[in-house]
Amino acid sequence: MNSIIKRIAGHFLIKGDVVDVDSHFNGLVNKTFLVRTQDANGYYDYIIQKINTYVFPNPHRLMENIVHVTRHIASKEEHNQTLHVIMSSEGKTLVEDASGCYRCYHYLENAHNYQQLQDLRQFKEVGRAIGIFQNHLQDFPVKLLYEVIPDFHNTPKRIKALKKAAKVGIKERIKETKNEIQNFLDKKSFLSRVQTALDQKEIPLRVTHNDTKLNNVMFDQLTNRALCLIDLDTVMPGSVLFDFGDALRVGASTKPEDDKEFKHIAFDITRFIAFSAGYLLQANEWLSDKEGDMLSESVYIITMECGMRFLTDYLLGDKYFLTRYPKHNLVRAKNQLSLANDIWQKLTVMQKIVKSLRTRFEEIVITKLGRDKENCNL
Ligand code: GN1
Ligand code: MG
Repeated sequence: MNSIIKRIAGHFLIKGDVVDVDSHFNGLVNKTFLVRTQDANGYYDYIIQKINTYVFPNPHRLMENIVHVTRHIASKEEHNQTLHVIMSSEGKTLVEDASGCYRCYHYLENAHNYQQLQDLRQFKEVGRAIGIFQNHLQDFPVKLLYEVIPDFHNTPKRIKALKKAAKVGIKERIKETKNEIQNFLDKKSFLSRVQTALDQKEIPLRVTHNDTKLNNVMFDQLTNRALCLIDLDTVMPGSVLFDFGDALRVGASTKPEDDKEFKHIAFDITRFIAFSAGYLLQANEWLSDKEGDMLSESVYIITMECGMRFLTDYLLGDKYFLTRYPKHNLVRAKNQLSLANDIWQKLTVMQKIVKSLRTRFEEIVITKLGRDKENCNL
């Protein structure tokens, strides 16, 4: 593989000659390589990725999205950090041959990402990074973006897909999950609220990232401040509510999304405060009143949506999500249901927090965060 990458690297407009290829990265979708080159002036690092064209059947349109968005962000501030796409010597964003389809990025110097949340300050930084990303793209013409995965967060369509899977799926699995299926469907009308608000133009279509997990935020190695978001493959038009909600679904749960101790899964309100404070410091200014009002419920909706996706996949025979054992998707679905139930109980508190952060956020961030940071063991 390394000799292939060496050859592919030669087609991109990079400095020097390849001296090393490191392939020890653990992404589940694309394959990532760190390529080091050298010329008379020194060493240079680049990232080359082989795009998974099964998941992303139109890599050219996907790359157009990424080029649009990264150029727009880079134009915003002199010291702005973002991924930079490196073109091929033929002026293209991709190099293709019989072995696959490749893209190349500058390596982000002195930056790293985390798999596990370290502390509250870090989660506040995640909120800040998502807010900044959305900030920079406020004036980007969202209609220019290609819908990489159509209806990705169209919750009513996800409900329909679950209903269908509950008819045509694997018989024993349908029987086994009767209660879970019903628990999701019982909340049908509440779960449709974001999509309905989008359809009725009560909230705007904006540029969204769609994978706002902790490990997609790059941090400065020295200061530990967030630098930028990576993994831009699913940047699409959508509602910013889902980027807010999805980051919290993962980051504020007390257990990983496939943990089996369902009774111990809880939504950590302290983390919710930290994240919301970081996010709202950036986004408060341009978020509409309606979006602000819906922030908390979006955490519940995206958690239920994700649970429905896991359950649908379970009923249909685990075709979409990678599973490590036969009931993996069912465990994930039950886990998300438990988390969603806890979020549901805390919704009124969350709404109050958002409201007070929105009106007096600067003052609250300083006092509340300082106090909670000391009390919280992450
Ligand atoms: C998938 O592969 P990963 O972890 O980046 C999925 C997300 C889900 C997530 C749940 C393109 O993301 O929507 O929230 O699994 N991405 C896609 O773990 O479907
Ligand atoms: Mg991803």
